[in-house]
Amino acid sequence: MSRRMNNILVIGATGQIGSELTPALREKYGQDSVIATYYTTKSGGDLGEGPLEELDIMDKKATARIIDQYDIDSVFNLAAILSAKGEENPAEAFRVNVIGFFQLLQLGLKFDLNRIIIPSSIGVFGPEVPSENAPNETVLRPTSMYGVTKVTGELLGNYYYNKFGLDVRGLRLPGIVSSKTLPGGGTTDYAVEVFYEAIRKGHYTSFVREDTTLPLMYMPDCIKSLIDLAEADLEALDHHCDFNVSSMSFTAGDLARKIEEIIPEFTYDFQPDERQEIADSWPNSMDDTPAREEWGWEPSYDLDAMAKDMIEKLKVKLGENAS
Ligand code: NAD
Ligand code: AKB
Repeated sequence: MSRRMNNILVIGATGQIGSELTPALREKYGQDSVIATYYTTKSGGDLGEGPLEELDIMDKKATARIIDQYDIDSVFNLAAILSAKGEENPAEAFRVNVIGFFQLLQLGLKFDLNRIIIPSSIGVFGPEVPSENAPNETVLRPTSMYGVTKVTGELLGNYYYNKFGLDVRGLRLPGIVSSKTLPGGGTTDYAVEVFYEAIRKGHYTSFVREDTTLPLMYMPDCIKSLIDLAEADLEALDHHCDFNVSSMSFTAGDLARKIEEIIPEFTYDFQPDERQEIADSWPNSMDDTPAREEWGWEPSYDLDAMAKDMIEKLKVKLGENAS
């Protein structure tokens, strides 16, 4: 049986995913049971009422103090340097994504935590993997530093589960599309930027080619996947830190044309930059059979539903600039 999640720490709570996961957890578990932490910037949207602390995941003593002070038993670790920023500063990506996580695993043992949840990414895959329906079990030879750190994170998490019984869980998220907080420097950022620019300026120049196909997912499904995996019965899990989770796949051109259907005056073009190489090293789609079988994963949104909802929400958010 899984041990209960009572007092939950969210590290990196003001990022793209944390800014929506934190309020969802607070709604479900109670506002004072979810302790949000931010790093350098407090902004990132409304996290809901509840404790908020500043935390650098590299500061092991400070992390231990917060775990102790709030009697934390479960941690969602969202602190990370994403793929594009990781290529600009590989040492920082290694520090935060690998050393920061490793220290957290050590604290997990020290404080006998019930659960640590950490997202992995499609970034774990490299060019040798089958592009369509990349299997859950396959060769993992990523060509980006981000991918190297994410594979390492999966291996470390699985090692701590197998060796010490620490309940660490993680899933390979596709690129996440959302309207609340802008993404923090990844390769799939084009799939968010295109919506903002369509509404703000009526034009978007994509930094990936028109035929670039990647696995993507709308934020409500992302939040559902993280909470469902965290709450799954431990005995039902054969995998722990490396579940593929799929939702939808489409080209950058398909996405632009879908937005054009809703905003007919929208125009777009494509000028690939260095992020194209990372996008080309990732598969078009993933097979997520283990997630479906072991904890009942099922996404709700397709491209039509996501595009409609994104545009409605961003028109409200961006106010008078929206057409
Ligand atoms: P993000 O860049 O929006 O947020 C990451 C957060 O980490 C930021 O709030 C940043 O302040 C924080 N951070 C950076 N250095 C830190 C440090 N030293 N100490 C504490 N916090 C620090 O990223 P996100 O999109 O919210 O990603 C969250 C997790 O999900 C990451 O593990 C990422 O790899 C994974 N993921 C994201 C996506 C996506 O498309 N958003 C896709 C796949 C996987
Ligand atoms: C990135 O592009 O780096 C992230 C991811 C897919 O992990 N959005």
